[in-house]
Amino acid sequence: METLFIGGAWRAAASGETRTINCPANGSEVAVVSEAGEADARDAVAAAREAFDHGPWPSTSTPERAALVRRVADRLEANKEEVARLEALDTGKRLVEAMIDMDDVISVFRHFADIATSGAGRVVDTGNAHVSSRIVHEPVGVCSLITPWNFPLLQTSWKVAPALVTGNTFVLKPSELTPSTSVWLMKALAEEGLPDGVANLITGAGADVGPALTTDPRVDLVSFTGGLVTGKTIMRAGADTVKRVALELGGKNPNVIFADADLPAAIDNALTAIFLDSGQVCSAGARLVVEESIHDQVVDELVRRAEGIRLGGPFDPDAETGPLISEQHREKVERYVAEALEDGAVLRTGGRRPEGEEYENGYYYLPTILDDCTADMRAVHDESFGPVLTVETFSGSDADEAEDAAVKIANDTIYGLAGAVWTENSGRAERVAARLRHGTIWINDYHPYVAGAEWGGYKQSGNGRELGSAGLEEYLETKHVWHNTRPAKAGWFADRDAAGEEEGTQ
Ligand code: TXE
Repeated sequence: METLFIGGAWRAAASGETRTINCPANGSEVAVVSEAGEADARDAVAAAREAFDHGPWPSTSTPERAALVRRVADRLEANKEEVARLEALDTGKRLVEAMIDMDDVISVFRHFADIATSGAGRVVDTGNAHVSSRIVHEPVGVCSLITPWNFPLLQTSWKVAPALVTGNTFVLKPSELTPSTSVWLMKALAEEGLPDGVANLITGAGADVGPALTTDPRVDLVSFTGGLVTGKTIMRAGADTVKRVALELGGKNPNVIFADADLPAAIDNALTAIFLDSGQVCSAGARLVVEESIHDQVVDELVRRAEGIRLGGPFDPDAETGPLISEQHREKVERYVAEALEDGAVLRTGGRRPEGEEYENGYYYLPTILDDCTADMRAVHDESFGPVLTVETFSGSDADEAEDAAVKIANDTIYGLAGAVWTENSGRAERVAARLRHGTIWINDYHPYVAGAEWGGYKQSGNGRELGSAGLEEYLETKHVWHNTRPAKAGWFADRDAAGEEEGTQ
C-alpha cells in the first residue's frame, strides 16, 4: 500500500516496509500502510521546503486558500460516514462518536476559513507624517504536524486548517496506530487542487521518523499533540535550530464538586468527564475533587452508574464506550491501578478487564474508581489516559476555607490543561475558576468545546494555543515594515575625511 504522500505523489516507503493496522475492538485487520523511515521523512521535508520557497501557495490570496479549506469541509460533510468508519476502525471507538468527531472537524475547517483574513496585520502610528509603519503577517514556513491516536482527524484539523489558510506548507505525521483518516485527508486536499508539495504525509513510527521531522533545519515549526515524555523530546530536538514548537501534552484534570452543586447534573457529567472514550481524552476529568459532606452520596452513585456502563466495539448499538487503543496502553493502565492500590487507594469498582467472549480480542478495561486518594500518589499526578477516576476529598471549617482547600488540590499538579467546578453559587464559581491554573475551565459543565475558543495548557500541559484566533496566529510570522517616504540623512556620525576634518569646516 502506498500511503506516503510526498510532493504530490503517492509512494511506498523506501525500505518497502509496511504496517498492518488492527481494530482495537476485536483485532481485525483494517488497513495496511507504508512504514516510513528517516529517508522518506527527509524527502517529505524537502518537498514541503521546495513548495514553500518556490511554489505558489504562500502567495496565493488568503480568500482563495480559505475557499480550498472550506471545500475540504464540504467534502467531509458529504462523505462523513465513510470517513467516520475509517476513524472508528482505527481507534475502536463507536461509529456514533466518530461521526461527532467528524462534525467537529468540519466546524474546525470552517472556523479557520472564516477567520483566515483576520491575520492581515495593522498600521502603527510613528508620530512622523512621512513614515508609514505597518505590521504584516506571513506564513512561518515548513511545519511538522505530529498527531496522536485518540482523536486522529480532529487533532489533525486543529493543525492542518490554520497552517493551510495562512499559507504554510507541511509534513503531517499521524500516530502510527491511526493513519487512515490522514490518508483520506491528503486525497481530499489533492483533489481540491492544493498545489504539489504543500501537504505531505508520512505514515510511520515516531521514533523512526520523528527526529528528522523535528531536527531538520528546513523545518520552521513543529506542532505536536501527544504525551509529556515525547513532548519534552520534541522540544529539545527543536532547540538546536530554534524552531517554533507548539505542544499539547495532556493533563491531569480536576473536576471539583462543591456540596451546593446541582448533584444529579454533576454526577452524570463526572461519568462523561472520565469515561468518555474510555478516558483517552487529554481533558478527561480524571481527578474527582469532592467536598467531604457529599463524598459518600456522590461516590456511591458514581460506582453504581459506572458498573452499568456498556462496553463494545464501533458498531455495537448497545455500547456506550469502547476499548483502549492497544495492548501496550492497557498494560500501562493496569500498572497504574496496581500502583495506586499499593499506595493505599481503595478500589471501589473496576480495576480489571471485562469478562466475556466479545471482549477477548479487544483491549477493553472496566470503568474504574479509586477512592481515598491523595495528591502524593502516583495515580493522582500521572496521566493514566484510561477509564480510571481517582477521588480526593476536601473540607473547610467555613466556605472560604473549603474553597481554598479545593483550589489547592486542583492546582497540585504539574499539568494545567482543563478543569471544572460545580456549584450553584456563581460568586464561588467565578472565584474558583479565576484561581485554577488550567487552560480551560468549565463551570457546571464538562468537556464541551467550540472551534472559536482557544485550547491549550498551562504548565507542563504544553505551550501555545490551538483553535480560536490564537490557533491561527501560531502559524504566522510577524514582520514590521517601516517606510520613510522622505529619506534624509540620519546625521548621527559626523562626516569626516581621512585627516579628521569635518565636511564643511575647511
Ligand atoms: O504518545 P506519543 P503514546 C499521553 C497519554 C499516553 C501517553 C503515551 O498519557 O498514555 O501520552 O502515549 C509521535 N519524535 N497522550 O506513546 O509518543 C507518535 O508517533 C516525534 C496524551 O501513544 O506522545 C505519535 O504520532 N514524534 C495525548 C505522537 O508522537 C514522535 C494523546 C504521539 O505519540 C516521537 C496521546 C519522536 N521522538 C497520548 N515519538 C493528548 N495530549 O491528547 C513518538 N512520536
